[in-house]
Amino acid sequence: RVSLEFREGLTFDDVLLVPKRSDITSRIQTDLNTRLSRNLSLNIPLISANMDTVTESGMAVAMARYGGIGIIHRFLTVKEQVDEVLKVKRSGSIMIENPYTVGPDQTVGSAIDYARDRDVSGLLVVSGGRLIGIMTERDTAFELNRSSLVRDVMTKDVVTADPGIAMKDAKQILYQNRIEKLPLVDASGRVRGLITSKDIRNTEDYPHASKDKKGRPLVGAAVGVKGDFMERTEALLDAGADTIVVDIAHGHSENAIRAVGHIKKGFPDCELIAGNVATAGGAEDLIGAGVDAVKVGVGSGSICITRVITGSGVPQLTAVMDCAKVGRDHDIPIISDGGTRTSGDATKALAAGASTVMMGSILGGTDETPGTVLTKNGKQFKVYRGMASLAASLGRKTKEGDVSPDDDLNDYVAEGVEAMVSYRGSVKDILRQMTGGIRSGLSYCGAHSIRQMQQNAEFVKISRAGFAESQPHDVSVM
Ligand code: RVP
Repeated sequence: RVSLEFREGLTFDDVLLVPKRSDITSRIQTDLNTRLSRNLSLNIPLISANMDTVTESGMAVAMARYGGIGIIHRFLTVKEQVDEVLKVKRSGSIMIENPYTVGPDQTVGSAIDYARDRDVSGLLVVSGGRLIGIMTERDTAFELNRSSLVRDVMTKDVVTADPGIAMKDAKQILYQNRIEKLPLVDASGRVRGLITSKDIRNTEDYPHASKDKKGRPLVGAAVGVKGDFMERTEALLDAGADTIVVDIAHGHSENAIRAVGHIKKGFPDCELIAGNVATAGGAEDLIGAGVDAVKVGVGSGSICITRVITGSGVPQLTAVMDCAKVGRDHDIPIISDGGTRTSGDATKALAAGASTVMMGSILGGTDETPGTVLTKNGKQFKVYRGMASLAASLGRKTKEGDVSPDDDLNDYVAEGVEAMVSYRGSVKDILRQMTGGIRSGLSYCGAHSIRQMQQNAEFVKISRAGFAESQPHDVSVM
């Protein structure tokens, strides 16, 4: 029977947070630490969306550097996605455990390609399991003959150190020898690791980075609920992914619940996030299946037309509130995903009970997203598209096999659009604005931390007139 009772569904623009007495004298005093999932913490409550125009390794590295996390999208082959995870993990390691190596008889051309594919500037040359040289950009800068052999261009006198070396001693050796890379070699000549000055600089330059137990940047990766999702999960976990995100538009479905159960059974230690849901029942069922965080948002995304096409969805603030109540009962964090346009929206989502906020369009126009900057009518843009858009589905069909090349694309019902967002420079400046705004938002709520805001927050529902008053009004904005 159809229920004819209507509940009220509200979103960010329907409410404001009521200002409270505050003893915060500088917003820097506020603490943005939060939980991403049952066992993972972040230094800022921001996540980059698992979308093919938002998060590959470039975005994930940046998000981790500034204290958040990026989720590598799943519309790649397993190998491609694993490589993206590895790039993130290697980007900020204090010590690289398994540095990339080449053999002395490989051609310089193949070694350069190998290094370029992995975004590294140098390779250790190993023969019979032992280090015999190092090949860096300096060795190949003027080497135009790609067919010559690595052994003929490599630097043979390599400065090395013992695997147990202290970081300050490693820094000293790098400085004294004016070198960039210090291979760690054991008594029998085997490579046990690599310390680079770039990685040392990175750890010093980004003191608030979110890191795993080995000091490497945190990164997550998305999987689907069909096809290769188990094999993909295993490969991503092996590569060091800190969390797996089961990603499906309608997460309150048997498919999603089954996939969560399989993954938790196969990989009990996997920190597992799943979504998207928009109701208490959805959150309850995913938590019952074993997830460590629930991703909330159906139809709220800027590029999403699910509500238009299917008539389904729940306004984001209500969805977050309903799911957060269940999350609190089970001590499972909630991620608000979709519809965040400003730091004010993010603050409202956090106050409503989300522990973190996932963002797509806000980050879509930055240098760190995949894709190039386009110019149209003198303005610069980047492409940002829904993962359920026609263009994205074409991109994924040969990779995931969930749309067969023989399928009639006229049957494909898109629930997302292709769009453009203004080019916005580096993600660093966006995150600075977002975190600054959230910190001020905490201060207006008289809260020192996100948790405290969640306990103190009071929303007031506003009218159209109240909303209009909240925007710049009766002036010409310059
Ligand atoms: P937004 O930040 O408002 O741009 O929303 C991003 C979110 O939108 C994603 O994290 C995802 O949940 C959702 N999305 C992505 N693709 C689509 C779609 O094609 N409908 N929706």
